[in-house]
Amino acid sequence: MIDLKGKKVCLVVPCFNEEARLDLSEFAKYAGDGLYFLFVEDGSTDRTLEILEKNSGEHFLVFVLKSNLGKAEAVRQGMLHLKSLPIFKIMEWVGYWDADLATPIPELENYFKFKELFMPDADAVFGSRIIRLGSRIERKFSRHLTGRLFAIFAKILFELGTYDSQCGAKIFRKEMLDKAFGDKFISKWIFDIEIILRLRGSKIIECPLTQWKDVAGSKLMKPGNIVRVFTDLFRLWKHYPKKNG
Ligand SMILES: Nc1nc2c(ncn2[C@@H]2O[C@H](COP(=O)(O)OP(=O)(O)OP(=O)(O)O)[C@@H](O)[C@H]2O)c(=O)[nH]1
Ligand SMILES: [Mg+2]
Repeated sequence: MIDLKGKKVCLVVPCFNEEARLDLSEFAKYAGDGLYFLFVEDGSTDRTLEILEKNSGEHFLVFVLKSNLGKAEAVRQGMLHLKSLPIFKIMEWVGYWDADLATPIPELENYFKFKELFMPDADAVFGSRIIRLGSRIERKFSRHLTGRLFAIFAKILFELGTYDSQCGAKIFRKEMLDKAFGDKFISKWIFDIEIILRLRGSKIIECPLTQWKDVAGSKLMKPGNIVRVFTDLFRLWKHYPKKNG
């Protein structure tokens, strides 16, 4: 169990062909006591749906999309679906969390501790994979390097204050839901950046993770996607207002 200090949180977990990686027993350790999961099954062709449906329950909700829409749209649809659920009334925070648990669930407790200490009125808390003494961020050097190059490039292009825009473990006050997820994303590949651009003017704090690990079986970061990522960066740059513009 983790101590969320009485807060009610629902995490959307996008799932696409996660049969081999999805460790539901790990999710189950923390579900309950104010923590809910909404698994979004996104047209998987393996047994993901069957596994999710077999385990669904009060704190383990399942939302099924008819066809594969990709992570960005699955997260968005999941977030919007939350609004129609009875538990939404009692919810204070919503978020999304990668199914591979690269960010372990107990980090969520740290998000709230960190926020209370440094920015109690934050509207959103993002995990940040900062390699430092006292943390265990296990990332392949090549991934770390490409990740840092991307982060620095995006930071300069959009004048962002973030260190790590791409960590797949982010939470938001529920009042932020429409602002962050109301409109369809322009970008399929770097929707995290798009969320940050949408939340300009809101208060976001990055929480340095104490643990993060690269989980094998990544479906997003394939070499062919690099071009798509840079095309999306350009599209976002054209679409969203510049910081001082
Ligand atoms: N809904 C949906 N989710 C997807 C899709 N592709 C990947 N995901 C989910 O996105 C999350 C992250 O996917 P990964 O394959 O771990 O991506 P990654 O390349 O490791 O990304 P990082 O962990 O951020 O470095 C997981 O929850 C996946 O199930 C997709 O097509 N649709
Ligand atoms: Mg991953």
